Amino acid sequence: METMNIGIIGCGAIGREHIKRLSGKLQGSRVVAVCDVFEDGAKKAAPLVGVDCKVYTEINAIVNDANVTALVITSPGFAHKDAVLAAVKAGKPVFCEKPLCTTAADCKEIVDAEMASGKHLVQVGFMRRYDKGYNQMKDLLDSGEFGAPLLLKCTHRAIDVDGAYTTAMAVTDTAIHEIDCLHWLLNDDWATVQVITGANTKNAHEGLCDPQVMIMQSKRGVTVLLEVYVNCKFGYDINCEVVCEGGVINLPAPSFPTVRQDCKISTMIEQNWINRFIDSYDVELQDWINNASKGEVAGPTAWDGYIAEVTADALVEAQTSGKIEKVSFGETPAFYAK
Ligand code: NAI
Ligand code: ISE
Repeated sequence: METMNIGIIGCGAIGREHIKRLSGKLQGSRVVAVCDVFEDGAKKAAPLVGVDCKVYTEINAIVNDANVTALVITSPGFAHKDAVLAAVKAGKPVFCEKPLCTTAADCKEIVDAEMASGKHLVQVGFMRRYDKGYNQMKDLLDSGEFGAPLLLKCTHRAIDVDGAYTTAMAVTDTAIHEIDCLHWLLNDDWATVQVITGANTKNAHEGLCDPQVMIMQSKRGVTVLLEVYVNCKFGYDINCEVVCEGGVINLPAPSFPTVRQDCKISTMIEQNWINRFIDSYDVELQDWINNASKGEVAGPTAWDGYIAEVTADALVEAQTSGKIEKVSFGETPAFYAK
């Protein structure tokens, strides 16, 4: 397999994590260029590569660098559209962190551009589809041994968020993982969504609704109750329980020792997404490298990014309307049929 020469766009938290795994840990890739609108951010990230690495501040310059054969986009969601469209225009494979874009209309532009190019170029960073625990749950559900799934009870909790995090981002930045992963887990599409807010934590900054309960119902009538609580203070706590006709399946928790001390028995909770999903990011990006180098996309596609964002738009609408909102999108185009 020819080594993929990767250009990274966005050198913040996850950009730096992906640079490290793409320039040492994984097979078949090396990072040859980095780009950030803040030159200092890019300059600080370049040494992580360990060899000569070009530094850019302009998206088109890195995308059109002849030595860059594929792009990884780790800028904030609002900046994804221009970068993905530039990569598609250049005919280069592109891995874009979630969300694909922050509105369904922008995602649709990417879907249309990719279909027009005739090449499978775009993968979206919904890494939970690569998580061992979610895959174990999916195997059990698909085995049929537990009967039909009826109800899911999930939590997406984080220690805290910064002041720029908005009520809508609880959907577009956070719940977007469950929107994608749970419909994949169930082999079902979302039909309706609703959001319930109530008592707010005193730890939320001014204007932020936290926690929120998101209710999603699938076309087959499976109901998801999702708690998004991003200032919970006690840890990064991802849970998923599927209640089926013939039993209950729970997402395995990360394994930590149970310790006894001071008349207490305790165990750890992860602190953040970096460690909680560290293996999933590795498996995800290795799969992307293996397939992109053959001109294929085996993971979440631009269409998956689009339908996730249609659902997110409905949830954001539901946050203000207080009503049950419908989720509707057309049939999966033949281009994306698996
Ligand atoms: P961050 O704020 O730490 O870093 C973003 C970087 O992009 C900053 O260095 C910023 O200067 C740069 N940037 C801003 N606009 C840009 C533009 N137009 N072109 C190039 N660079 C630009 O953000 P973070 O946490 O690293 O998130 C980045 C993306 O990754 C987001 O879409 C986020 O949702 C996603 N993410 C995904 C995770 C996952 O679990 N899959 C975990 C964390 C983030
Ligand atoms: C962050 O951007 C991520 O994608 C994490 O996986 C998620 O848990 C967190 O809520 C987001 O802010």
